[in-house]
Amino acid sequence: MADTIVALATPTGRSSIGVVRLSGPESVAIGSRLTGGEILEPRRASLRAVCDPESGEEIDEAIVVWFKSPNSFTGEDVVEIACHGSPVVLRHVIDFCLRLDARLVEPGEFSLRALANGRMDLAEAEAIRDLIDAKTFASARQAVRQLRGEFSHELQPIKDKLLDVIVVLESALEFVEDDLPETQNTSIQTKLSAIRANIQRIASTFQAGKLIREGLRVALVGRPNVGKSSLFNALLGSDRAIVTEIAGTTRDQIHERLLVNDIPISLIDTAGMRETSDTVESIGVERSKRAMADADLVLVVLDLSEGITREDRAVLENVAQLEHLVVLNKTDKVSDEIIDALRSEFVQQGRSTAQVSAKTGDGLENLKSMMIDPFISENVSSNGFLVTEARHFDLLNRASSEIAHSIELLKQDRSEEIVLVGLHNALRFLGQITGETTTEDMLTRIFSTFCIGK
Ligand SMILES: Nc1nc2c(ncn2[C@@H]2O[C@H](COP(=O)(O)OP(=O)(O)OP(=O)(O)O)[C@@H](O)[C@H]2O)c(=O)[nH]1
Ligand SMILES: [Mg+2]
Repeated sequence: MADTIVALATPTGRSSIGVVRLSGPESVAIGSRLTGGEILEPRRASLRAVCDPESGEEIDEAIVVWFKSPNSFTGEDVVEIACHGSPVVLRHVIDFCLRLDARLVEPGEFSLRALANGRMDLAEAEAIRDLIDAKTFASARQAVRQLRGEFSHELQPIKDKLLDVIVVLESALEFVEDDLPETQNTSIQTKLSAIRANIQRIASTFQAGKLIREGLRVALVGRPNVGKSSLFNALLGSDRAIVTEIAGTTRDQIHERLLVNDIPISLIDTAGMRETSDTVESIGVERSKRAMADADLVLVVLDLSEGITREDRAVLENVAQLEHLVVLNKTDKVSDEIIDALRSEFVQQGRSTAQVSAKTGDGLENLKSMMIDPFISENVSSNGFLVTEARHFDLLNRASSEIAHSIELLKQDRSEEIVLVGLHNALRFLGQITGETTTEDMLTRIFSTFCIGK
């Protein structure tokens, strides 16, 4: 039998209330013992004194609720004790539970039990984690849709159709002496192509899903003194980075988050790139190069008042193969003619440019929308369901390529047995999304990313 687990379900620290949650066969006995001995009534909130089970000393007053199995989050008996949010009291209450033979939970263990007891599937459990971790409303909205089972519903008809094909092939294997008749072979190919197209359609929403959930990494690079840190501060709207007229001010990377149209952006200010013999600075320059390579988008900052220098050209060369945007800074210092001349030079090279003044704030809004524009597809703005997990995306792709392989084998008139291998694999991959065909190891790995007490 499962043991009884206990955790603090609310954050640690002072708060108005703090909830201790028990789940498992002994939770009612433990909850009752802690709160005066009288057995709890299911689904009824009762105000009770919380007492030390040994000395009987009263340590708090709490609202206690018993969610009777199977109608609880985990499917087991769950008892929630809503104490006052004093860290000292809460620690004691958990301690008492441990003395009464409950065990502290592992991360995600409540959800794991819910999964084991059929209260939700794996994609739904992951959605709870994503909802809690969501940093924007858009990503919370996607998580709720997944939690409501939308993903599982989208997948079910696909799995059913795949299973239909598998059944036809399996029975051909059993009963037909010769190869599949030509017409049947073609119709199976058509069915499989439709299934595959459906899987790919769902997988194609991942770029948008990832954007909403994880956002973009944007790195500001350029030679020293062009105004990277000034621009960093201006975009954030706060004086986060040090700005001086001395070249080589920024020595190390600084990361900050900002939201542009509800898309989270991790903005990185870097050390100005130049040849240098200074040890600290040269480490900084190395790091800038790494930040550049890791970024989804690189903003190459130039100083309009100094034109394009040899160092600028070196930076521009470095980013040629990366997604980048040329930012012409310090518009307040030069005439429109100079700006236009430089702009057209870059346009000829096929590079996108934005012009700003970090000092006056001119052009900042335009720059912000230029930052996200290349990444926004129709999927982001449509109301459709989006795949947000890399794990799901990977499994969809694997299923799709297994099916593609099977279609190829059918075209070559290979035996059903061989065709079936890929189709069974595909079904297994799709099953791993919702957790029907997930191994113990995989579950442990997935649930270790959950927070304690969920
Ligand atoms: N007039 C004007 N001055 C600016 C503008 N942006 C930055 N500056 C000035 O340019 C100088 C360098 O700015 P920083 O933001 O420190 O430049 P940086 O690129 O971060 O330099 P390093 O950290 O040394 O690589 C400072 O004196 C800023 O005040 C601008 O738009 N207009
Ligand atoms: Mg700087």
